[in-house]
Amino acid sequence: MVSATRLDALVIGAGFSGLYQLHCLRDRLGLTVKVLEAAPELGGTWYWNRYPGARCDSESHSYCYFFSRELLEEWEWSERYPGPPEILRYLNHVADRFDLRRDIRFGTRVVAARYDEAANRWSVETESGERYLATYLVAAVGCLSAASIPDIPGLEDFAGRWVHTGEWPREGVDFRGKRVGQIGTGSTGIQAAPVIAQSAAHLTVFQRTAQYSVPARNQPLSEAFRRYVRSHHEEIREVCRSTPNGHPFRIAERKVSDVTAAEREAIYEAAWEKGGLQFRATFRDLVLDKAANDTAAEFIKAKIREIVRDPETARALADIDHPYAAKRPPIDTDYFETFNRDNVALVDLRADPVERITPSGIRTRSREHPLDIIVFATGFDAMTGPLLRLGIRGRGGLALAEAWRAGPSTYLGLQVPGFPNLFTVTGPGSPSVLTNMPIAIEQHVEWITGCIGYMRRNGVACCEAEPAAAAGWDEQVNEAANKTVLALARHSWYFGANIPGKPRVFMPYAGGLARYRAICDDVAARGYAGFVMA
Ligand code: NA7
Repeated sequence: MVSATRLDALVIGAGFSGLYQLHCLRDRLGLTVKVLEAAPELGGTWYWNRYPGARCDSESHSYCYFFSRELLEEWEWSERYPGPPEILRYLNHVADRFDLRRDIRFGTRVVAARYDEAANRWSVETESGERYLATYLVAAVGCLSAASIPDIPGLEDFAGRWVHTGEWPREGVDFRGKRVGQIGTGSTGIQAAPVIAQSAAHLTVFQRTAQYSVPARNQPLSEAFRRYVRSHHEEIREVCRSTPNGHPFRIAERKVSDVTAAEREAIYEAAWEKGGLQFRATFRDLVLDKAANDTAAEFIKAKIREIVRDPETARALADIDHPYAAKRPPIDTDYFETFNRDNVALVDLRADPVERITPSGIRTRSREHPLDIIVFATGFDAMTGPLLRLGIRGRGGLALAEAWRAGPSTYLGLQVPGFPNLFTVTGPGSPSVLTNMPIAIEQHVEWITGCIGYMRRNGVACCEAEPAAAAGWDEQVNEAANKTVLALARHSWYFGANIPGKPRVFMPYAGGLARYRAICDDVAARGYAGFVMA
């Protein structure tokens, strides 16, 4: 038997969540902590998602930690939306600055985590057979880290190369002179296609569901804007913390019906020109009221028809079957314009579905599409996938997969009944993917740190969500979704619909980050109401 490493806390994942969680537990609470990370370097989602065109769609001045004034003062972003290299530089800077690396083990994949009831601790095993024993286990594995490759018959016979955007090779992929097929037109596909098209001989985009997209209008940050950021960290942080999505802009107070049609079009036009997710913030009822939403949807569809020259391609791109922002709303750089290039074609899979992959390409019902490279921009087994892959077993050996057979059930997205002292950062049931992630992450990490600190001060050995509290919270998650148009797109990955057999449960909390923070703070203030503190 290999001897086990004993710790107070074990954190899984070295992205935004894991790095900050390590800092909080080790340097603020004085615990012995290690982070296990499957990748050879830190960065989490940004380590894996290095596909062409990859870029954050939160604005850089808000896509960062706010917990340290010094850190805010010494770091400066270069562009409106940072790409993976700059975000990785930032995270490496954070790791160096807080001396985090010495407690991170890279290239270490967790394959099992079992709760030992008698000892009240977690026993964690890695792929290479190492064992760790820890009182607290924090899953900081991200929401979009389990890549999903659809089960299309024939992939194993494909003679060319295939890659998934979420597991992009570090050395990159050379598209020059190649015929490329890209499956998927979510945020990732919409970012990747324009860049792939620039170097590939030919790009065929296979679209199952057409998507809205608004220009990102990425650009280098001006000196004036950098100055503004330098002198307004507090205000920027407060705006992020007080808005539903954690972004550095407020949602307009007006409703669509408060303005005339001409005023509304002018507002949309200005937001289109400004670019980015602020488009969604133009009216407060856009995600709450279908009729209001229709006006934004129509505006974007008209833009698509105006941009794309080929009428049939324009029709397929604008044939969108869900309300605007009901699926994760992408922002882009020349996505629709890309379909005006001679070397780019769109295949509408609704009209012409994929039959199989052949050795030389993809065969749809109408014809064969010869390809050298297939890019799967097909997304992730979101939110639950990364947690279920850890092989977690709680009380009585209950597997998390079993506990969640009918869909994820959590208390506040932070804990699962039957899994004591296991905390999930941005877990299902928390605002997570509906927000600017670092803001949600800081809130979760700080709450978890507060909870563990409370346990230690009060001699509490074991913290576990009550089943009734979790059931009540699941209901609130459902109710929050049902108040928005997000509930109308039942084929979105928010519902798990992209993974065959996955239960259709709306996973993130759509009630807004500010409200959620207040609920979490209130639970803590009431002595962690809804948690059994034994
Ligand atoms: P998404 O948003 O899940 O998009 C995946 C895309 O792949 C989407 O267009 C899917 O169509 C398509 N897809 C998935 N499976 C298939 C099959 N079998 N055949 C054809 N097309 C398929 O993932 P992204 O990586 O773009 O974005 C994830 C998040 O990363 C994003 O929200 C940002 O937060 C960052 P569908 O819509 O399911 O019909």
